[in-house]
Amino acid sequence: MSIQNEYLNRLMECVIQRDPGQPEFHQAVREVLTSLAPVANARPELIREGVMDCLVEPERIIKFRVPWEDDKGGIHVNRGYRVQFNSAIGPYKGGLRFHPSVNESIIKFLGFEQVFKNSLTGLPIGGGKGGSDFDPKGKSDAEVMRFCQSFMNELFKYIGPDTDVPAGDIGVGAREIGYLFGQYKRLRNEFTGVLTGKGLTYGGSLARKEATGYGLCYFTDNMIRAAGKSFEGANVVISGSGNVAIYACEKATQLGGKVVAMSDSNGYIYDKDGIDLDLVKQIKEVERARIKVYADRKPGAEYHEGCVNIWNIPCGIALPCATQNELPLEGAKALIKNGCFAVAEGANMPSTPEAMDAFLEAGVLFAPAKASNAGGVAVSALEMSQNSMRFSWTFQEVDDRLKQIMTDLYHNAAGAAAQYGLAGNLVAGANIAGFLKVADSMLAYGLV
Ligand code: NDP
Ligand code: 2IT
Repeated sequence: MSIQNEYLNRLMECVIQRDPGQPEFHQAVREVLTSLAPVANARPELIREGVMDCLVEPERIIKFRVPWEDDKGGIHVNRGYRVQFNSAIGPYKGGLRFHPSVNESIIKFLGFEQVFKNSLTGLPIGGGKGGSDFDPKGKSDAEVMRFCQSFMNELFKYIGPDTDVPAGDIGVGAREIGYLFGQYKRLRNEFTGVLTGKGLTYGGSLARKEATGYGLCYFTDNMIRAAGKSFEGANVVISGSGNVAIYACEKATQLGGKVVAMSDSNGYIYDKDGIDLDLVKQIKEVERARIKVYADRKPGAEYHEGCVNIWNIPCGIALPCATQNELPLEGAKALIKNGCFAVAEGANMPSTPEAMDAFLEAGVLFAPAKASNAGGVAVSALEMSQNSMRFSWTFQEVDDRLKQIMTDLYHNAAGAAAQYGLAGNLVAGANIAGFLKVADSMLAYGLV
């Protein structure tokens, strides 16, 4: 579908021409500009004052060399990135991804999405993202430590608790955040909330580990209840078996759903009796092993090579929680055919544009990532607040705030969609609601 505003159509062409090799970034920008066409039509000053042009160009991109030594004395050089996309409503905030697929296009798409997501939380955080093409898989703790220290030796120049606050993402969990924070503290000789997702002994927030997965289920619960449905008795399929997937599984089960499948990049497990999450945590969080091991240990469970066929499993609710474009049109068709009534994105941009259109056309309740996975960064912002206060809230206090934030976010996105004549379309609603706060702040500053 073309963008229903001539200026935004031309802007999209400029974005493509300026960086032709960045398909993931183009995909994210196209989706947002398509949603924003009615807003731009109603408010021409947004175009006249340059807000739309500035929106699609990061404020700053930092790209650097990361040399490190393996356990055998071999030298490796990876590439590090930090894209500081937009600081209109607060310090840049967003995760770091360590995965061999990382490149500028992927970090820019993630940073762009983060701008709107962070705005939707209602908290004062701008958008950024970073990472490296380093692969932590199969590396020893000492190798990961040396990599993280080298990464921070450069990154520390550009971040700070009031400037830019990174966190985790794919391949960056508590272990990596510990090494990164330790090195920042050593280099700056200061103890501040410069990273979130920290360990609980050194300034981390209770419920941050659980926040993205729990928040995803709180958002989904709001969305499906508004349509008279619930998790109770529904079969749930969750792709991935990392941080987001594990805690989505925990909360979906607590809400009465039965999670029957999870995956990693090699394949998926199907357990008709319901996933044994303690076993998944043991395999993934403790042993750092492959999901395949689950089927060896759990009687009755099956393992299938290849992760994309997970969408052929009949379910009422699907929660893609692995990576971008992991849910293609064929997967969407299979889900629709098998009676899936809700899809909520835990990963960033997991549905391809064709899959997303298919869900919307079929009337499947669809929660877009920047709304439904915002719980992680929301609790990161709560971690920043606690660090600033030098105080910490209980698990219950943080979880209650998270629940309220996800409920407000759902109503905000649903309301914005309805206001622009697109009731029920949370893709448009989330893009519009996230955009307006950022845009009005940019307008207030003038051209800067
Ligand atoms: P983890 O590294 O903890 O887990 C990632 C999971 O996704 C693993 O099961 C991994 O499998 C799988 N995966 C990664 N890349 C691919 C791929 N190319 N193809 C298939 N499967 C893949 O990361 P998170 O759980 O933190 O992140 C998952 C998603 O959620 C990402 O899109 C991230 O951006 C998003 N997200 C994360 C938040 C957070 O707070 N952590 C917040 C909001 C969004 P394998 O082990 O085989 O690589
Ligand atoms: O995509 C995301 O929102 C994250 N990876 C979490 C970012 C954060 O700053 O907590």
